[in-house]
Order: sequence, then structure tokens, then C-alpha cells
Amino acid sequence: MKITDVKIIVCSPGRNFVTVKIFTDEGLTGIGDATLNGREKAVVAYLEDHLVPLLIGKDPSRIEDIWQYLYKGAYWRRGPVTMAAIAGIDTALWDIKAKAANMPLYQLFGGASRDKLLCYVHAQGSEISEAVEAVGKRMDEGYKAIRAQVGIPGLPAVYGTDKSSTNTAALNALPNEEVWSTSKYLRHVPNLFSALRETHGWDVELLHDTHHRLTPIEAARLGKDLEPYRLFWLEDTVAAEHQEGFRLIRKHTVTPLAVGEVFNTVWDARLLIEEQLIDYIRMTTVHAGGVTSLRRIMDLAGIYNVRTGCHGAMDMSPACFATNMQLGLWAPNFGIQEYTEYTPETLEVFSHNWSISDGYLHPGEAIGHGVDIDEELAKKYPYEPAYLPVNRLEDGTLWHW
Ligand code: KDG
Ligand code: MG
Repeated sequence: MKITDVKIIVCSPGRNFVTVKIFTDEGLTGIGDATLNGREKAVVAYLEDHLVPLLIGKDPSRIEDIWQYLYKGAYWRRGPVTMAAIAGIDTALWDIKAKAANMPLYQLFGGASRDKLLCYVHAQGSEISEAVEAVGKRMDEGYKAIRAQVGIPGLPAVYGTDKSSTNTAALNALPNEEVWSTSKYLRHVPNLFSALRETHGWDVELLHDTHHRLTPIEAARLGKDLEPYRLFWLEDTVAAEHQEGFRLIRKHTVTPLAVGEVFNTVWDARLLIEEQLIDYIRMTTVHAGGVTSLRRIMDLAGIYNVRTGCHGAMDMSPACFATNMQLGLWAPNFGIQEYTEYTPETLEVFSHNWSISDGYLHPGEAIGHGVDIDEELAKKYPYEPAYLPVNRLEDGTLWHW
């Protein structure tokens, strides 16, 4: 088999998505997600100018060699643009390999380790009472694990509490500016989880995302303050360029820690995993360089009792989400999969095979990873410039968003 063509398809059926579609001389095609929110066109240029020309005529079954060629052969390794581009190609190649074998992708990894995947959904409110009600609604829908976020008194809407800033195709051609105060946040968040346990009891798993805003000692404080409420995980407490910072957090709290949605290679997580400084690794197919590398990272994590919890926000396409699920079905150390609903338009453009019931994801038995793109329909939703927000402290200092 030979690769005859590679198309890069950009569409915005709710969010911008970059999709790699690989064609072969035997008629098999595969798709992969290469979306990098807010930097989509940088990935498109990297793919079109530098990677696609290298692929024409190559044997698509030699996935490992192609991955190594694209990673090592560039000389300039790592980074979100590079790794998202490699991921798009790698995922499409795995899709083709599974189709050639006439199997769902998870079978190529060694088969299923479980029947269904526990997932978590989001619930939020501008005030505690609203967030408590939102969590209750999610429980009524059958979800067993829920990420809860709440507005902070004295601050305008913060991350995860205002749908308009994070959850729709971000509406500004330039980034929104939000305001942040760590001390106000640290004082308020434990009240949310106290109210949640008081109202909803202990039979629901609760998660929380700090979105990289704390220092290690502040994260240690938050982890300690949340201990009485037994969270499933506390996510992204600190910006993790400084992996050693987690040693300090770990020393002070038994609240389980999750991190990694912005990581690109195993090198971003090696120390965290090997020293067992985290409990869940959040790396996801598209931003971690595809199936070839994420599978290795998951295996490394498993050796050190770190479980998976792939980033599953709606700013990665259904091709990424479905591939995460294929890996999740296999991974012996699967933990949980984030699930945020796609727009109906997205699900029309990307045909899919998964279903959800009673708080679990069912990846389905479609051949390949199970997602395809309707190219004609995709043309109806052209790219829209959109940025994630930025954050400033109350005195104007630029902070982590
Ligand atoms: O593009 C950034 C989003 O995917 C991110 O803000 C969502 O933190 C997130 C999460 O945990 O889903
Ligand atoms: Mg997050």
C-alpha cells in the first residue's frame, strides 16, 4: 500500500478543527485530529509545508518509522505545533491500519481491558447554589463523576464558570482578558465542595480544575483544604513546566493530582510519572503526538501506578476523542475520560460510533477509530479566528490562564 494524497481540512462547526485525511492507492482512507486551539493555522502550515510532501509514496503501514522520521527527522523536536501535526498524521495512519485489518483500533493494541469507560462531565455556576444545582442535574442524567467549578466572589466570571469564554467557538478575533485573585479563589473553593458533599453525599466522584494558576505551596494548601471532601482529582494546580514543583505539593496533601493536558511528549511528564508525583496523566492523542507516543506514555505511567485521564474538551475533534476511547478501552491503567458535549453541527460533520449511557462511554465496534469526516458538509463551516482568553491579576499583572 502507498500513500497517494494527504488533505488538511479546516472547519468550524462550533469550534475550529484541523483534520488530516490520508488517501492510499488501495482506496483505504484514515483521518486524524491535528487541532491546536487558537493556533490552528500554524499547524496547517507545518503540515502542508513540511510534513505532507514527505508522506507521498510512503507505505502507510510503517507507522513507527514514519513517526520517528517526523519527530527525529525535523531536528527541531517537541512543541505543541509539531506534535499536533505529527498526531494528525499518526492517528490517520492507525485508522488505516485498523481498517486494513478490519478491526476496531483497540484490538491492535491487545484488545479490551474493560467493557465501558467511566467518564466525567462538567458542571458550573456563578454561585455555589447554582453549581450545586448543576451537579445535581448531571447526577440525574446518570453521570458518576462531575467536574465542579464556581465563580469567585469579587471577581468577574473565571475559568470554567462562564460558558462564553471557554465553551463556544470563542467569539473574539483577539483574546478576552479575565481577572484573577489567588487569595479570593483559595478562600472560596473549599466552600463549594463542602456544599456539594452536604447536598449530594458521597456516591458521586467530584473533580476540580485549577487551570495552572497556583504556585506549589498554594496548591499544597488547596489540596489540604479539599481533603475532607475526597476529590477524585485536583487538576492542573500549577503550570507544570517545573515538574519538581509537584514534590512540594505531594509532600503536603493526599488529594489525588492530575496534570498534563498541555504536555506534548513523555519528557514533559517523565519526572512526574517516575517519582509518582501525580495520580492521573491528562495527555491526549492530538497534543501528545498521536497514538504511537501516547500509548508509550500510558504504558510508562502504568508501571508507576499513574492512571490515564485524557483531556477531552470539545476543542479537540471527535477523531481525537474516539482515539482516546480506543486507547482507554485497552489501557490496563485507564482511569477516566473527560467528556464535554460537541455541538450537533460537529457531530453531523464527524460521523461517529460511540454512545453514552449511565455515566459510561461505549466506544462501539466500528472498524478503525470509528470517526469519519463529511468533507462537503465541513465546507459549510469555514475557519473562524478565535482565541482562548488571557488572565491578569487585579493590579494588571499578566497571569496564567
Ligand atoms: O483549549 C483549552 C481547553 O481545552 C481547556 O481550557 C479545557 O482545561 C480544560 C479541561 O480540563 O477540559
Ligand atoms: Mg483542564
